[in-house]
Amino acid sequence: MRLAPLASAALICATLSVPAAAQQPQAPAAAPAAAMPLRVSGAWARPSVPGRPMTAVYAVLENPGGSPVVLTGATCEVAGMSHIHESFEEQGMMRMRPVDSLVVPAHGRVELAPGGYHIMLMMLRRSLAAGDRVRCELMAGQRVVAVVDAEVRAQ
Ligand SMILES: [Cu+2]
Repeated sequence: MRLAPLASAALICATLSVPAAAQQPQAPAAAPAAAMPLRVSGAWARPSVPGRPMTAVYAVLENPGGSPVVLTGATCEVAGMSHIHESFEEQGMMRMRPVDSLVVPAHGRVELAPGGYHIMLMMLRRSLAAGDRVRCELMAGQRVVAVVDAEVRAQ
């Protein structure tokens, strides 16, 4: 399954309607990563494309605990709005949509990867180039359950 160029994916994203209630609250104070229920590895983000203030963040999330963790959203300092998205193929085109929740099973893992789940960052406050870093917090309701520190790179 090939991912369409980000520009066309971004077009689809831009057409999603966003109710005011979906706006992100201010990011809560940072908690130490060691205290987080989820372990994060291999985090990276795509560079932004001029004129399209959005990007996607990918990572592997592992849950060493005995209870599932239900992700409901994300807050990212660099983005005015962030959602958990999934990509899907429809009539040969890659499209994407927000998901209300994403379960990381007990003693299991979930991969955020091109063509699948990702953190969608919209309303970027600055452009992102290779070598930059992006920090997001993954939320389970009002609780921060993982800190994603992603490196911006082309692939
Ligand atoms: Cu997306």
